[in-house]
Amino acid sequence: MSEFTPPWRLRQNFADRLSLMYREEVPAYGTLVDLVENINIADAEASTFSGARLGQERHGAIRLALPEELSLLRRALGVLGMFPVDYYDLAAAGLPVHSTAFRPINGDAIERSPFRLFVSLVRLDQIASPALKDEVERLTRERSVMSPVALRYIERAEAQGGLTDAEGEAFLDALIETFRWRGEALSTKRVYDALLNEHPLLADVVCFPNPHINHLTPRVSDIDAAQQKMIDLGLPAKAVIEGPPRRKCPILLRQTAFRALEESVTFRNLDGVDAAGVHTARFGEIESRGAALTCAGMDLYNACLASGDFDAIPADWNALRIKKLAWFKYRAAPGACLPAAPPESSDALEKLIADGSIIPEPITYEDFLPVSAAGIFRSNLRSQGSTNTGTKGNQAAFEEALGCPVSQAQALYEQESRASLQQLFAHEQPKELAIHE
Ligand code: OOG
Ligand code: NI
Repeated sequence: MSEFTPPWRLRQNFADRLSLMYREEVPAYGTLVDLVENINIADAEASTFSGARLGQERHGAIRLALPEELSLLRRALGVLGMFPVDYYDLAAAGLPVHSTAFRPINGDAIERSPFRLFVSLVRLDQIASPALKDEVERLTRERSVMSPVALRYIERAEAQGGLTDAEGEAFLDALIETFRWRGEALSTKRVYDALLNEHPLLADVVCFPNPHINHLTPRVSDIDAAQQKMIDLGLPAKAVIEGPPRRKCPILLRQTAFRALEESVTFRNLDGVDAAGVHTARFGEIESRGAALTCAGMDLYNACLASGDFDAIPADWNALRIKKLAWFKYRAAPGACLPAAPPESSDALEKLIADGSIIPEPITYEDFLPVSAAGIFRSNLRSQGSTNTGTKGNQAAFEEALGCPVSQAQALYEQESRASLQQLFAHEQPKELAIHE
């Protein structure tokens, strides 16, 4: 056995600590977690998707200012077994950020601890005013997102190939500070207001010393019930749930949020202006997850999103599978007698499925949706700002900042589907299995 703590355990400890910290910082989050827990317990039997996971299921989000911050964060999250998956271009939605989602990338690791973090880098190149650009440059130099202690443990983990239990604990103690809300701005109120006017996302990032966690999202089995409960409890819920409508066979991701809270901030008092103020950035969100769609399924989903009519997507698991619209994994039925070699054709495989020897199960969508993410961002901004929004995404620049390419979610789902089939048959590799491309 390895002397090192497995990354999934570090990841789960980290997610638990973050959740406790956020409960203290944003009491309404605690209300949301309790509400979700009650719904999940009541629904535990009914869900198609892994019930064991629901209770510990979370995602969080942060926003960063500089390329160096992004690569440091990638290294820190690597120690927790979280890797960047997909590039999200939010410029297409008029927001001056681009993003990725850090998450475990194999089924087993996800099952053990599914924690994810949506990480955005603000696009400082979008600031129009030269004077403001100078201010931003000065402020970002004062930011320090990772403490020297955290950095030391990252380096140690990279050199040794892991951390012992004691080192892991010390690392998480240091790392959690990166995400804490400190209530103190790096900037004066004047600069904050100027940046707010340029774009509120810029102010949220650049005026503060560290990337405060801006929301933490539990997964709920019935998001419609949770949305109604939020309204009943008087939480300022978003009017609509993002993502696909309620369906018999849930797909992708549905999300709703309550609006950002006002928090008091002490600004720097360099210019005689009152230093007391408020900032709104942190909010509550809940989500429910369904099946991952293939590229063809995503194209169909996007077409439905544009038309507002979702009936073109089959409401039947078998149809979703046969039409190669959703990803599936496969397991052997208890007592099933499978051939020693994998079936040579998709017809042969279908036969084994039809006679009940092999059971297909939808693979859960583990990623995010750019249109929904833009909706979540926007519902929590007081104003839309005036930054230049005509620009395009720049994945190459993002990956250069990150220090590596992002993984492709589609490739990960395909791999999981294929591997689950291969495992069913003794040792031999399947030759040409006609599953999803
Ligand atoms: C991230 C918004 C995106 C989601 O769930 O789609 C997101 C942010 O507000 O920083 O978390
Ligand atoms: Ni979110």
